[in-house]
Amino acid sequence: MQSFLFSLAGSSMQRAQAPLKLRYADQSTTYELLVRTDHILGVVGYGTERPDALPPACPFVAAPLLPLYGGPVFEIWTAASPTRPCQIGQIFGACSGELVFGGVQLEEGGGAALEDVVGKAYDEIFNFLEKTGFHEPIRFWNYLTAITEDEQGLERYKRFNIGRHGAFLTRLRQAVPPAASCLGAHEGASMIYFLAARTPARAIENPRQVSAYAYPPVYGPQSPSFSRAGLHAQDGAETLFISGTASIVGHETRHHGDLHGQVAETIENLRALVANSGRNISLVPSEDWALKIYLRDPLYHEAVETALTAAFGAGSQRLYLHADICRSDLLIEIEALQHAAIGI
Ligand code: 3EB
Repeated sequence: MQSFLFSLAGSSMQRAQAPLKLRYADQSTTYELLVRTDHILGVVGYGTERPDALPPACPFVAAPLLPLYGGPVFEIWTAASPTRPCQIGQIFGACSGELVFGGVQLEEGGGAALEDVVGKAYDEIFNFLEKTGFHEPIRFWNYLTAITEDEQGLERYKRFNIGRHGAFLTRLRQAVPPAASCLGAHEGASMIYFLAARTPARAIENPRQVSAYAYPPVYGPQSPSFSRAGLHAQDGAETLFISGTASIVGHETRHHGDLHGQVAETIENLRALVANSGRNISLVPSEDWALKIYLRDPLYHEAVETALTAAFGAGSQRLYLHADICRSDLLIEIEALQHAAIGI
C-alpha cells in the first residue's frame, strides 16, 4: 500500500491535478493523515474509532464494516484545494471549493420503522447540501446493520429503499439518482456518507443490466434508487464513480453458490460500465483504480484478489471488507473509482 502512495505522488506530476483523491491507508501510513490535513474532505474508518492524530476539524465517520485481514483501514478523501469544516444539524462534513463530504449515523433504536429513520437521515443530508450550496449529490454509501433481516414483516433493505426513495422524490434535483453502494454490517451503527458537488455527475447505466430503479417489484415494493455509475468532470479531470456492482444480469442473480462465476460476471459488469462511460477507453489495468470489495465470506479473498489483479493490475488500490450483500444469493460486490484526464 505504501509503495502505491509513492508511485501515485510521482505519476500525478505528469497530468492535471485530480480534483479529488481517494486513498486506502493502513495504520502504518497514518502519517499520511497529517501531512496535508488542510486538504482532507473526510476520513472513513473501518475497524477503528477516530484516530487521535486526526485534527478535530477533519470529518471522521466510523463505518460498521471490518477489513478482511489486518488492522484498521482508513479511507481518506482529499481535495485539490484547501478544505474547511461545515456542520449543519447532525451532519459534520468538510468542503473544498468544488466538493463536499459528509456523514450521518442513523438514529435507530427509538422504535421508529427503518424507512422513517432513513427518510429523516436523507432529509438531513439534503438540508446540509442546500445550506452548503453543494446541491448535487454524486455518490452515496449506505451501511446498514442486519440488512437482510426481517423487521415487522418486511426486510430491512426493502424498508431502506422505501425511505430513500421518499426523500429523493421530494428533494433530489437530478432526473436519475446518483451512484451508490448499500451493504450490510455485522455490528455498530448504521450510517450513510456522501460526496456532493455544485454540478451533478453524468449518470451511466449498464446495458447488461436493468437499471436498478426499474427493477420489477419481486425485489421489493420500491426499487433501489441508484445509477450504475456516474462520471463527474471538474477542472480538466474526471472521476468515474462505479456503484456497488455484483453478479446480476438483467435483474437476476447469476451463478448461485459459484464464487468464481460471480467474480467473473461482476468484472464483466465493471467492464461494460467503463465501455459505456462514453470515454474512448476500455478497462486498462492502472494505478488510477481504487476498488472496494465486499465479501460475504473472508475465505473468498485469495480467489478474488487473483481475478482483480489480472483485470485492474497490481497497482490498483484494493480494500477488502467483510459485509453482507443486500441479496442473500450474492457472494461479492465491488465498487470502483477511477481518475482520468479529460479527453482520453
Ligand atoms: C444490485 O445491483 C446490487 O441499494 O444503493 C448495489 C449498489 C446494490 C447499490 C443500493 C444496491 C445498491 O442491485 C445491490
